[in-house]
Amino acid sequence: MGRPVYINTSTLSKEQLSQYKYGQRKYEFNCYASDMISIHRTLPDFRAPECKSLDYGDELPRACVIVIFHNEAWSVLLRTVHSVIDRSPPQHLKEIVLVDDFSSLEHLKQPLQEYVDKLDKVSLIRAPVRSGLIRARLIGFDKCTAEVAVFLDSHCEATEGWLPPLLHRIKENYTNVLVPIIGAINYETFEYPAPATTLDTISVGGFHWNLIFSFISIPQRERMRLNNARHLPIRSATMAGGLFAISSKFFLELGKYDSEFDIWGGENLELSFKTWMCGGTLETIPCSHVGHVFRVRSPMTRVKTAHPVIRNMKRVAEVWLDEFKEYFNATNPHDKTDIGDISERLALRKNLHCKSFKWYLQNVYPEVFLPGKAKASGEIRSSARPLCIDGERRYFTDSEYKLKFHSCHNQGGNQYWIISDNDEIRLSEWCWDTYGRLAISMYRCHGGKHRQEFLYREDDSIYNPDSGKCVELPETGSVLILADCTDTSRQKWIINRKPPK
Ligand code: UD2
Ligand code: MN
Repeated sequence: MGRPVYINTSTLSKEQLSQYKYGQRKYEFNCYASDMISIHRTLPDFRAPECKSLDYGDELPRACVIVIFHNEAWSVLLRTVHSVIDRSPPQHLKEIVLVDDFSSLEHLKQPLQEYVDKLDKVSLIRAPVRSGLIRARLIGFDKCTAEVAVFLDSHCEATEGWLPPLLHRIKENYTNVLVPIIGAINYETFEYPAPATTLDTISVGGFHWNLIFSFISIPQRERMRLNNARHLPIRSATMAGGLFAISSKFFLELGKYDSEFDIWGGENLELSFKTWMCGGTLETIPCSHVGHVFRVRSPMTRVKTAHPVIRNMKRVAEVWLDEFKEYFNATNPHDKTDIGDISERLALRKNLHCKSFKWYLQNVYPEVFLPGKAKASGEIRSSARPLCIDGERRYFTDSEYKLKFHSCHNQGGNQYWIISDNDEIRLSEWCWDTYGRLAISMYRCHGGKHRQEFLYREDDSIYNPDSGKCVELPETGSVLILADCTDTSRQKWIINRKPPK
């Protein structure tokens, strides 16, 4: 029933402990716990009552579920597959296509082939070289014969009733692209906790100007439109990327993915932008729940270097962002990565008569923060020591960023701050906040000043009127502190007093 498995490592034998550690290292989740749980485990049905009573009829288009993987754990991969088989009405599930993106682990070779051979509707394709997740998905898509393509990561669990609401929405209009509510399966215990089901707690997709996806709460105007209904599709500016349904016809019309995208990243925003800009609609479907194991780190960091990710993002910016690409470029001012030829993607956009990015921002994501009106931007350098303030990215913790000091790298990224016209100090949608009273941390920007108001004054101090204190580099320790304002150089900061171009 999705309950957590706690492993007390002190009770494990030496052999068990080494197995446990191997799993952690290899997958960045607790594979040892996953292996103790049935690959057919049941899950509670967390859908809102309004959802359970909906009837989608029997006349729905059929789905091809595409699951790509690179070196995935056995129990985790098979739980993904069986959750789909066990919880999809058979008449709506045409096929499951597994694409092995050139894995090296033994269990994914012959043993997986033999296992799959015994399953109905499931096929396994091997990418001949390491293709990266985008091209692996394209390989899978080309094998599909169903009207609808549903993509899932290889560490997911479909829950009761997940599929019909997605298919139904495509039946209503083939240009609807749908994402389920993503339940966060705990990477340590494999608990499937109750996902959000109210408009106050459900997250939809936003993005940062570095073209990283972020979850945001449902904007006020969308809540008004939904008028508190808990079962209606929620318009979403972007999708996280791993779990979604799209009609095969629409995916083809949109030029699938940019097949030049390598390894990881960028494809989620490309598809989100073009869905909206080229005549479609992207929605989060609150009646469809699918779990996903979110990890703190990627086990694939060795190939997930900055390089392909930046290159992918730059291609997205060049093709889709129009004049707004300057905001993206400002987050990586010195990057020289060659992005290759994009003429085909530009031609695609032209042929589809897609709308401008300005239209997208005004109509789909008017809440996005526009750095253009900022008072200052760039690095925040200490006058006392050769250090810059750095927002280290963390995943799925209370705050997406942790403030620390780092030597100034002049690469933008996590040292690229914006002081907004509202006197917030921002890294995309996250703001400095004095919630901790003595230390400064980062919380979602709320626009309400108080703890998030910082005046960058003529004397180079950064002053928080709410507490009457100044931001100080501590003599020891690694947190940025608030202290009574004095003349110390540890309270002087150098920031470029100009907005980004
Ligand atoms: C998120 C998405 C992911 C993708 C990515 C951006 C969710 C829940 N996940 O990151 O689907 O959109 O953002 O690109 O929305 N894989 C390969 N070959 C590779 C690398 C990855 O097959 O070279 C597979 C991997 O086994 C997994 C999937 O691609 O099934 C996504 O990778 P991830 O789980 O590391 O990405 P995630 O969830 O952090
Ligand atoms: Mn994933």
